[in-house]
Amino acid sequence: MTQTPFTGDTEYFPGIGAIPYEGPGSDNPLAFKAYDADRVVAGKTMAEHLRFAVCLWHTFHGTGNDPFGPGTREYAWNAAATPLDAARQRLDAAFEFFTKLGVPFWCFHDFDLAPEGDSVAASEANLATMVELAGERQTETGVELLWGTANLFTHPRYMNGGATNPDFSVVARAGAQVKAALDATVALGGRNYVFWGGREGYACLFNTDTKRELDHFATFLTQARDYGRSIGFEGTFLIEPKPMEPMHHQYDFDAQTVTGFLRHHGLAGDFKLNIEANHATLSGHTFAHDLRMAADAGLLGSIDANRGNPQNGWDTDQFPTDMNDAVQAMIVVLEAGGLGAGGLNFDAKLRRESTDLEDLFIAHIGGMDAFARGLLVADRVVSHPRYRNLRAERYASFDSGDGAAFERGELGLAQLRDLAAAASEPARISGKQERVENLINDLMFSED
Ligand code: XUL
Ligand code: CO
Repeated sequence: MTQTPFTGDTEYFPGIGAIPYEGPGSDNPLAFKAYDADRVVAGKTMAEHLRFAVCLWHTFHGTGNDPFGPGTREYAWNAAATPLDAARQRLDAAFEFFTKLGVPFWCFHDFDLAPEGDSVAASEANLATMVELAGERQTETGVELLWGTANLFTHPRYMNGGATNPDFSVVARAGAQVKAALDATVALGGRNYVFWGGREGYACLFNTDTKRELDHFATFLTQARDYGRSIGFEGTFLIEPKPMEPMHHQYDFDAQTVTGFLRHHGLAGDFKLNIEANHATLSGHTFAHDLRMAADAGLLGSIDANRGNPQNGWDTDQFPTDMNDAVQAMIVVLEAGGLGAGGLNFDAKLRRESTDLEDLFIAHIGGMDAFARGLLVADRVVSHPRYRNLRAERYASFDSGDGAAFERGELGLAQLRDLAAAASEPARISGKQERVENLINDLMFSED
């Protein structure tokens, strides 16, 4: 999986070449210590397990602005004479970055890739221009599209929502954007198409017809599914749950909420979930919890990798460097049989104080190494007999006899009553939580 770095008319990251794998002993900040793309773990290469993607929005538009101040970084591509020139230069910088970093995939929103025009038709034309160029860059480099999406949250017209807006004319506008973004995703061979409901929710319960909005949302998603299939999209539609921010309440609250919604509306055959770490923690869960809920439902589609800040309550989108998170996530992913057509997209932004050009590389290298280490540890955990047996043994009473009959739905409450009445008080069987937690820690520091 060694790519030849792409350079357009300008080299945007001079002095930085293809990021090598140097292994655990290396002190080079611009080298991988753990991510060795071709290394085989549990029957697949690291590259095949992890399917890393870099996003266009935070990585190439993010200049470090926050609600209290402007950006702190100046990127050469943003200084171009026109928005379309800037888009072209940004795309070249992005493909230089993807190929130097050695990631197989990228992701975009429509208006990260092309500037929004002053009419629907003008926006469609800008997007078509940029899709053509992106197609050329994909062919030249071999980098592929993990997913595309439409930005239905930045423009003021979407202040009350996109697909769930109380004003039909805004819903129609959202439809126009999703149509164009689906066209773009199909043209670029995207594996998935994402819906993140940024403003699909409400700020005030008492001016909102939540039932009507949720019905509109299902109708909108159904129409998007039908249009996508009609133009030959064979990939997976993904919903990215998030409980809040920017809205007070977002409808796609967490993995279990979205699973129920998709099943209720008959969409679970075409849609899966894109689980983002910091969204899971905002909803009061762990990253691993939401991954597990998605996997249990057969709906684990893809991952937006990042982390929050445990000391505050918002979506800080930090690069994922927490080893416990990475190990736990990869345990769930391995137990689920992998990410399929999904991948691990870094929906993460540099800190405002990180102002060197190389910091973009250092951040992504750290995230890739964290998940590579997570994969190695997770493989040791899930293949360890004590780990496998511990959970299986807790449920052994359902493997045969009355427990198995209960699982088959053959025992009614009256029969449960008679069995309980005839039996003595159940013995207390230890949950062995500390034993399994200690085992994971032990395996985190044992040799590969
Ligand atoms: C916002 C977020 C988005 C989605 C795509 O919290 O995660 O970037 O991933 O719209
Ligand atoms: Co995201």
